[in-house]
Amino acid sequence: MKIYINGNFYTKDEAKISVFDHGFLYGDGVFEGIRIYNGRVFKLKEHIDRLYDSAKAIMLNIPMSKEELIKATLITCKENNLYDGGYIRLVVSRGDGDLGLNPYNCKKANVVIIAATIKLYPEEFYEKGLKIITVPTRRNLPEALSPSIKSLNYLNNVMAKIEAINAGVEEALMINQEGYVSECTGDNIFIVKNNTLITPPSYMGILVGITRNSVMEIAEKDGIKVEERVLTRYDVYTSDECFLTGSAAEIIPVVEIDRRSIGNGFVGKITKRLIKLFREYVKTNGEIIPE
Ligand code: PXG
Repeated sequence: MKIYINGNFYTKDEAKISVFDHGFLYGDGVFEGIRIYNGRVFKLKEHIDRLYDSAKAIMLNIPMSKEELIKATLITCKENNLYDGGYIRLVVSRGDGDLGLNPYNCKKANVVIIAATIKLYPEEFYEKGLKIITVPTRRNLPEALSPSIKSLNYLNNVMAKIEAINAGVEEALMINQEGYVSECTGDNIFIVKNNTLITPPSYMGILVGITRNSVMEIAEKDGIKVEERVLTRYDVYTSDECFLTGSAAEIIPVVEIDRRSIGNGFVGKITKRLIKLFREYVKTNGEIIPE
């Protein structure tokens, strides 16, 4: 494995960042997780845009242009001979500083690109669907730390994930401070009700997922009615179908939430159709990795 750090490649054993890096000390940094399909980095431009937006929001200067980072990402895939089924982790941390919070004492951000693989949930759940629960931990308050920022500070989601796993399920539904449905720990949520596809709007305190936006586009093109709407847990309990989306998760069906079966308790028809269309869509939507 060859890992990119600040313009150079290192082996897995050699790839190291200082313990004085503020990403390590304070979770001060931003990241992206991106899939590789069919010789392309899926929606790379969209991921790069979101990374730079996250960085801007926390006043982190990424020490290279978007074009340079796109090129570095594609080269990292090539160096690792990853052309299909891979997964890229792009990390930009505040950089090496001292033991105080002050980010202005960090000279330069560290840029890391790892091209590897990921399996978020066991394969069987893609066939038979996930069982999930609502957890007590609320999604970050947007006024405190915007969920739109894909920051290295994922404790909010980690807490929720712990609660789900401790309860014997794979994933957690997080509600926001008002009690409305926001998202899961690393995935957006969709329901289907009366043939309409519905997902919470960004102001519910979510990360606006690139997979989410792709699924909305695919569904609309397929003639499925799509709505962004405020959802309560009641809406999820009484939905006909439910699934989660994310770069790591892709599209994964949900068949039970808080011990209520969704629909008839089996993976829904529209969910299956969207999975099929998504698998086609990813083949042609991304930056081509050089041979
Ligand atoms: N919500 C949150 C909180 C996320 O972290 C998504 C939604 C889906 O967004 P995209 O753009 O990926 O469709 C995410 C992304 C992991 C992992 O290791 C999780 C994500 C991305 C990469 C890796 O669990 N979540």
